[in-house]
Amino acid sequence: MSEDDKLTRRDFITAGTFLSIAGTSLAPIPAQAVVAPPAVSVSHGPTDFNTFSRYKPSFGGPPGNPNYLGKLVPGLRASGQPPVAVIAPDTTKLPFKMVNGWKEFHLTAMAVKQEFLPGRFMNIWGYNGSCPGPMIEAYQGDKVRVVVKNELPEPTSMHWHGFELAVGMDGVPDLIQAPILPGQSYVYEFNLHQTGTMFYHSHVAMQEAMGMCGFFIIHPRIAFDPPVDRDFALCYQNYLIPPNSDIADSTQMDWNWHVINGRSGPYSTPMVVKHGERVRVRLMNFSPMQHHPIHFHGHTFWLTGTEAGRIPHEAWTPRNNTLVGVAMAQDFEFVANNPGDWIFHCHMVHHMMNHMVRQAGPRIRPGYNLQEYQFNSDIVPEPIDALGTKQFTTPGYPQNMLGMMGGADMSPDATAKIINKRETRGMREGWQMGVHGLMTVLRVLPEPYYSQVMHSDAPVQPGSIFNEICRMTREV
Ligand SMILES: [Cu+2]
Repeated sequence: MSEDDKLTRRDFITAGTFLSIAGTSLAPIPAQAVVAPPAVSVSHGPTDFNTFSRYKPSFGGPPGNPNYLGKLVPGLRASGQPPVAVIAPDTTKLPFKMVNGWKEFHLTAMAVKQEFLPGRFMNIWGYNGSCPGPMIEAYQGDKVRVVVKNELPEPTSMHWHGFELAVGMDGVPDLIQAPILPGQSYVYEFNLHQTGTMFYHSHVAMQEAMGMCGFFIIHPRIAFDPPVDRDFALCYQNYLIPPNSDIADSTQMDWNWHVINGRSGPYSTPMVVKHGERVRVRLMNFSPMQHHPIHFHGHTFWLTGTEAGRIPHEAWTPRNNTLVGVAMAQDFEFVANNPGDWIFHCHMVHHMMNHMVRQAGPRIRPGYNLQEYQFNSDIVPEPIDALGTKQFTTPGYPQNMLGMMGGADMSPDATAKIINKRETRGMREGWQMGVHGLMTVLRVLPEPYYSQVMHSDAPVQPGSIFNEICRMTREV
């Protein structure tokens, strides 16, 4: 890479001090205390990868060339090193202890309250207090022991999805083992000879519909070539939670709440990468019955793996949208050569929002609260002639497309919980109004912005980084 091809790095001008809690949560920014970021210039010089640049959208072709659309362009790390750790935003990792050569993990099946949106705690089922449960990360060749305890009110069992293991460890109740009764534990032991994006889940169907799953990543000892600099994991799930309820109903065949790693947009924490890095994203679909076409803007990615592991280079396919079916995983990789805040979303329109109660109740009966007349049959709100009002004379308008916030609480407190995260610093003001349901954001940040967002507590003016990236990438 030539020096011309890099962005000029300049120190950020900062003012005042700032509070940071565990690197993820920040206090609101007083407007008068912040300074706009300095202008950063970019020039696009020659590159080392045929016509592919890791710093701007580029071709690298023709098809068949290893650099075509960045296919085999390496990351910034050298080959021959162990892989980077996986980041599954908004989830935790399961710790282990070594016991006589075994990596021993502990999972407890239990009812959980998962905060889908700020203040919206939903009653679903999961492991160790969350759903999805904590991510297990292990390495090819490990001997793994997982002690599964059942704190549910009914029997359960644990399946290791995609693992080639001895049948007695496969976790199917009755067929191969006695169900784990409430209060009891069961020990699973197996060797890892595979690699890839695997997962664990209850093998009781209706418990699966209550969400019970988690990632089980098996790394190779040495990272696959070309090495990636970032490795993210996102788990997609749907639930049916009726209006005015916070309890998932697994008996229904409709699904109105949608979460990535247990949170709905815009509460899902953005993924932040440095401009020019090679990035892997692992998608896993653990929805009961719905598939997700996952679309990523501004880049072409290469499909490099499935729930069965790594795909050979020759069979990789370029995509910008990939359909992840139920209980499937798909890994893709790309070079983050296009700076900006890019939407990363399921393309099913009803998955891009949460439940649309506004269409049915309060929207056409202003002045009434849905809960009020659902629970008190004496209150019968007068229907209004909604179709007679002026805006409803436009065909299609009654659906009020911008109003499908899905019950998202956009009060100042809830909004603060969404926008005062480190990962959102410098995004366009009001960005959260455009990110719902199965939508999240992948930010590609040149220096000095990456460091300002991820490693500095200096204040950042809302919108300043986004605006500056727009300015420097404008093609005029
Ligand atoms: Cu979807």
